[in-house]
Amino acid sequence: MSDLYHSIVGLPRSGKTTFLAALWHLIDAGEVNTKLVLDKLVGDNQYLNEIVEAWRKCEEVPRTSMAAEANIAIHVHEPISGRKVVLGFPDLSGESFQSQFVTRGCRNAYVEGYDRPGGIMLFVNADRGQDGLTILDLAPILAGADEAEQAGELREWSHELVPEQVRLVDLLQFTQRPPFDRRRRRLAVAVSAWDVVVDQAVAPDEWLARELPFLHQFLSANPETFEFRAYGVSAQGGDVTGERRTELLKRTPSERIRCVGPEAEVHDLTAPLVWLNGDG
Ligand SMILES: Nc1nc2c(ncn2[C@@H]2O[C@H](COP(=O)(O)OP(=O)(O)O)[C@@H](O)[C@H]2O)c(=O)[nH]1
Ligand SMILES: [Mg+2]
Repeated sequence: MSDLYHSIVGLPRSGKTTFLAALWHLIDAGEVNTKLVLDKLVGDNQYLNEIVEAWRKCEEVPRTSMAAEANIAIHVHEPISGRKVVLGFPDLSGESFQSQFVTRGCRNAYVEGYDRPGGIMLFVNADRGQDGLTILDLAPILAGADEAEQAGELREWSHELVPEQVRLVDLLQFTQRPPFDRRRRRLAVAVSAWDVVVDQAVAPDEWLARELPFLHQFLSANPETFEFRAYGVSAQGGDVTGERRTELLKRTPSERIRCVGPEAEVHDLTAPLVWLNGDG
């Protein structure tokens, strides 16, 4: 049985670093039951300590730079199956994904991660502004603008103008073509900051279909390459920049965490990762 490698990916600000900090605390502290056990942590220890310290104190984790991200990985095993798993964060800052979108190239190490058996965990943030506005949505706004503004110059193309879901579909399409090994993979969409979703009765999969319909449709239409599920993940437990922080600070840290989705126990962030361990 070969070891697995799961690639944990997402655009900048999608919630990866907060997840990493919470996950590390969760499997290290033993405050609640988890389905994965920590073996070792590989990477810049000083940086990892900083993000976990911030997370424990209910502060926002520091922004990741490309230098700090170099080769961070968590090695765990699943006691039930004895399976060894590496959780790799090939682009914690999300910056190389941005450049992949623009330059159409990526690093060898990134490709190699996908050569190994294992799945993908893709982050999207539920705490979002609107993107992908259509001309119909914009018409009432433009009607209020003065004529000079309307006649304004054309803006030069920038990747920031491209809707998030288009960039994510592109990111996934990359993995369907050489030099990537094309095969069926499990993909868990982690909807981070799940605590901001007002209707907590909505299933993460329904949320995805409603908020990111193009991404959802792409995943549904490619069953030969992606077997997907969606999970709602609140790695912080709430907005730590607002009033809730005081209340969150009173809780046992691991009990701030919430995970919603198939076979997920309430505080166990490892549920999507355990599902990725399956053979798919
Ligand atoms: N409300 C809430 N916000 C979160 C949660 N997790 C992350 N965030 C916020 O989402 C933003 C991006 O998170 P970060 O982990 O830095 O994303 P990264 O760029 O993908 O590493 C930050 O402002 C976080 O504080 C959560 O569980 N709840
Ligand atoms: Mg980060």
